[in-house]
Amino acid sequence: MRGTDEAAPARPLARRLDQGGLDWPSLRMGLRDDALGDVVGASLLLTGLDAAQREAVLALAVAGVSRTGARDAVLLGGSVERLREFGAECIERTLLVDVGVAVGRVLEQGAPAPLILRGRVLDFAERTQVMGVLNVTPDSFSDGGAHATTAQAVAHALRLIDEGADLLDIGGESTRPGAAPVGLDEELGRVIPVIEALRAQSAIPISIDTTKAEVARAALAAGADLVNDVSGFTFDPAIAGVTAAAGAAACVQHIQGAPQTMQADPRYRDVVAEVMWGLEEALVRALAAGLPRERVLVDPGIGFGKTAAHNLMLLRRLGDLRQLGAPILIGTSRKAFLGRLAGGLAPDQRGAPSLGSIAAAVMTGGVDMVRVHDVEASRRALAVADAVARARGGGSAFTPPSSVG
Ligand code: PMM
Repeated sequence: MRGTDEAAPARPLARRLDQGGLDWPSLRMGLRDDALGDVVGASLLLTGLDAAQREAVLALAVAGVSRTGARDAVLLGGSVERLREFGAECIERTLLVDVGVAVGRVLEQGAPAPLILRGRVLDFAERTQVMGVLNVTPDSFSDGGAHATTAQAVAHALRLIDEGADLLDIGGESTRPGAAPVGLDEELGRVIPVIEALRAQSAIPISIDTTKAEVARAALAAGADLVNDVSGFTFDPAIAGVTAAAGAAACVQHIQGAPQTMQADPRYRDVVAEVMWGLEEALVRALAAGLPRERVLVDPGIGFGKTAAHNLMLLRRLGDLRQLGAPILIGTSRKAFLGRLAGGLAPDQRGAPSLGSIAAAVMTGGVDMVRVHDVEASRRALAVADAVARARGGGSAFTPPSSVG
């Protein structure tokens, strides 16, 4: 069973939602492969409980749910159905309301509701969706300058569509560490002609990768469907309202600091809890601006104010982000830490490590969409990773073959 050994190390308490808010327990869900047969079972690790909450959780007996306490954590085990009952029981108790809400959110999140963009259904239950990257920049770290003219960019976009991209992410400002900011006119001049030309030739959903409300506004008018803001609606507060008013979808990403300085010395007490908290705050901003939760994706922001160790821990524990109740996007493609892990590879050699990263991420059960440069190879890798992650049955009706010879 997954999770038992991970109950031991105590993690710091999650931060408070606001001055009067409740501590938000961190939950962890893993599919069990033990004697439950075809019934989907789960282990939930609750951490960050205070002593009273911990005692109350341990005292709450619901048939079919096991409870094991270790320091500030409690490990729950059982079928999804029984754990759902456990969550409902928690909600009945004042002390455990937030625990119950979080349990419910995690359990409902086998896969988030499909996202419908431009008539296309991005069905996360079926398979991991693929966002193809199209950087119209002279200086992005892996493909900067490769698609600098509108014609080159559109040709590349059509290639990514042929390879099986579910949507395309078009960006005109590099966010690589240390990148210089780009002025509004320059950014508009890079992306808008590409969106217009592509929209004239294809119905593929288009995402605009920007932190500026004015770029988002123009891109949505030119035919974009989703705003991908690596600052999680913090650099330009008007961008959430612009996105909501257009009826578009959004991806809010976590970042610590700003691209110019974010890799100088990133620090966290608990990277997963803090990123999760930042994303919850971004969701609150999105909801306040009028975006429905099911139209907002969250992204932990791999490499955005994070060391390699931070990136790896976030990838390993992507399943924790399920409790946010939003589809989860990750962007690991060709990033520096993958090149270092694989022995010091340049960006154009990081294809295989990138595939390794998305396959590993899929196995955490906490990813719905990947942002990648290499669409065809990623689709092929995901065909296998998705099949393994979604495998069901075959575990309860084994009959040993009759003895041979
Ligand atoms: N990474 C980059 C740019 N935009 N957007 C999201 N949502 N997530 C990411 O991880 C992300 C992003 C930087 O990579 P690039 O320079 O190859 O585009």
